[in-house]
Amino acid sequence: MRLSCILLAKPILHGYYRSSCSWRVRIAFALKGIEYEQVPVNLIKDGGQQLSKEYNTLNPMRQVPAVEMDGLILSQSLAVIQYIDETRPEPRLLPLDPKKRAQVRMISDVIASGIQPLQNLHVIQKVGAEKVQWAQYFINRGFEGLEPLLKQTAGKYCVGDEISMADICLVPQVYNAERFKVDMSLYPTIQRLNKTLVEIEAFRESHPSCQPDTPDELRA
Ligand SMILES: N[C@@H](CCC(=O)N[C@@H](CS)C(=O)NCC(=O)O)C(=O)O
Ligand SMILES: *[C@@H]1O[C@H](CO)[C@@H](O)[C@H](O)[C@H]1NC(C)=O
Repeated sequence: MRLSCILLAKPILHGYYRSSCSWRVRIAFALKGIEYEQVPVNLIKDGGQQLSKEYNTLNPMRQVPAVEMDGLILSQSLAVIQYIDETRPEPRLLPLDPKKRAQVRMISDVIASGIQPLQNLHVIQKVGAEKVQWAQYFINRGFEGLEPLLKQTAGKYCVGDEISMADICLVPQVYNAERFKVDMSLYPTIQRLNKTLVEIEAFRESHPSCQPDTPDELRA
């Protein structure tokens, strides 16, 4: 009885409409066709709701996203995505072929470890007045590495012709780059992939412009 309740309950995503890491998880749920509930955590309001005592029990790292599913509380978007993929295998977000799988993880790690953390809200708040230049610098530095990697791995999508975790990481990072006014014309492969991916329904419905907590003036 208890177990079936846990398994039937919808996952709950604690996130923020324009957090790129929350968007990653929203794309994964959408690609898998999994219904979930969203509980907004406003990163700006009240000095940052991610810093509250209550939120701390969900993610002691004080960042979004945090996900409650299958009786688990999980944070770290890539761990969440891989858990979803391992428990709900269709459509696959990590290729079966170990070489392609490694490439998907490589691209994902470039973004999730090598770019996003350096331009995250808390980091740029600490940087102070130079925050925009700081974020631009590290996004450019990352994209300069990512562009040639993608040139080698990409087919229709980041790795070959199957949508994967790498695509889930790429699109929200491009959105961040545009917020910081990075000149995207330097990265034609990234641009081309973004253009193809944003047409896909799972990427559209999970976009920051149409979430429950999106402010009216930013709604599309
Ligand atoms: N590695 C973490 C990163 C999480 C993260 O950086 N979250 C950002 C939003 S994308 C955040 O909560 N920032 C709030 C803050 O820095 O105070 C993940 O992939 O989930
Ligand atoms: C990525 O796609 C979105 C949606 O079409 C678009 O608004 C944005 O300008 C694109 N970014 C780049 C760098 O092409």
